[in-house]
Amino acid sequence: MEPACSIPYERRSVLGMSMAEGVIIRLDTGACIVLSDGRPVRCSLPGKWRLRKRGETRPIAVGDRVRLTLLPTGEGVVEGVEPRTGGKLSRKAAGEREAEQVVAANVDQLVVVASVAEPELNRRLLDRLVVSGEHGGLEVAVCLNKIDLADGAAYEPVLALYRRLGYRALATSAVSGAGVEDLRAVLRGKTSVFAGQSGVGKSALLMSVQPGLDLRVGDVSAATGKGKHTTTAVSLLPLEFGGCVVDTPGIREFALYDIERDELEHCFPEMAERFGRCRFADCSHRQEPGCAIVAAVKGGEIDPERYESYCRIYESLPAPDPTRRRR
Ligand SMILES: Nc1nc2c(ncn2[C@@H]2O[C@H](COP(=O)(O)OP(=O)(O)OP(=O)(O)O)[C@@H](O)[C@H]2O)c(=O)[nH]1
Ligand SMILES: [Zn+2]
Repeated sequence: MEPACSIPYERRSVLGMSMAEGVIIRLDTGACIVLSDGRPVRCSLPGKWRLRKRGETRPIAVGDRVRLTLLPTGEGVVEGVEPRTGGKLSRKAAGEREAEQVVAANVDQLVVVASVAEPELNRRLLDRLVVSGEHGGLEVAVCLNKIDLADGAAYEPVLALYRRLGYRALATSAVSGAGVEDLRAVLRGKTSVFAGQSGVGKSALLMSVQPGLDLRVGDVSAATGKGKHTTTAVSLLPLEFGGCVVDTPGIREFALYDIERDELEHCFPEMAERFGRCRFADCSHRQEPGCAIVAAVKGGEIDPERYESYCRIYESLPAPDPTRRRR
């Protein structure tokens, strides 16, 4: 059949086609599912948006608002993508140093999920994710899950710390239901991304927030019978109390994309508020004399674990390349 995008607009209605708008809720190699008028529509993607090989990047993501042609078969063809307005969550494409992979577009909020036990709380990964959200221009909420497995004394100071830094921080248990109502309040009316190490309970929490939520609602491959279910697929799940959640699969490989070393301090609120107080304007806050940040860590005003996260992330970022022009 002739591809819909090559048929002139005036002929489409004659052929039983109509135009519609929607949001990509699931994206796979050659197809996607678009939520249009509250209905999921399976759409094929014109060649320029298709993924040909693993690790390749492309300019569309879950959360993108698109224009589509509805075909008489009930399926659709994506015709165009609207400019993005909200924040985005990116990661480095596997194996490629510079390639950005947008995990989700038009996102309001990043909910960083960590567990207080099994797996034990990983403060380095927690901060890496918080920094990704800050850098992507997202509101950040921190959710410590599996509190049924630990004593409050173990995680309450961590919650208090993130609250002092200005983040919404909550303690939950998908098993006992503790904190689930607080999580609903955090999610209501927003498009949120859940991120966190594999096994911390992201899927279990989503099921507690909205029992019956079909985490495989938009499995394109299963729906089309083509290809296998890909574990890298991301989906956007509408919540019945208002809002949407982007479900990202295990993100062990999560890397900070496109952040410069000298931008990092601005992603740490406790460091950003001390900006300009060091002796050297280009202080990296590690071993320079007269550093206001190191002094604040020594004085107990900056949490040493947060400072440790800063140093680790700093070292993992490429040193500035003087030949590369800054944007
Ligand atoms: N005790 C306890 N177990 C939990 C809780 N939440 C989740 N689990 C268990 O932890 C395991 C992992 O939960 P998932 O929801 O699959 O974790 P996930 O973060 O979605 O993992 P990925 O899909 O790999 O990213 C499952 O066996 C859950 O039953 C909790 O609050 N308390
Ligand atoms: Zn400094």
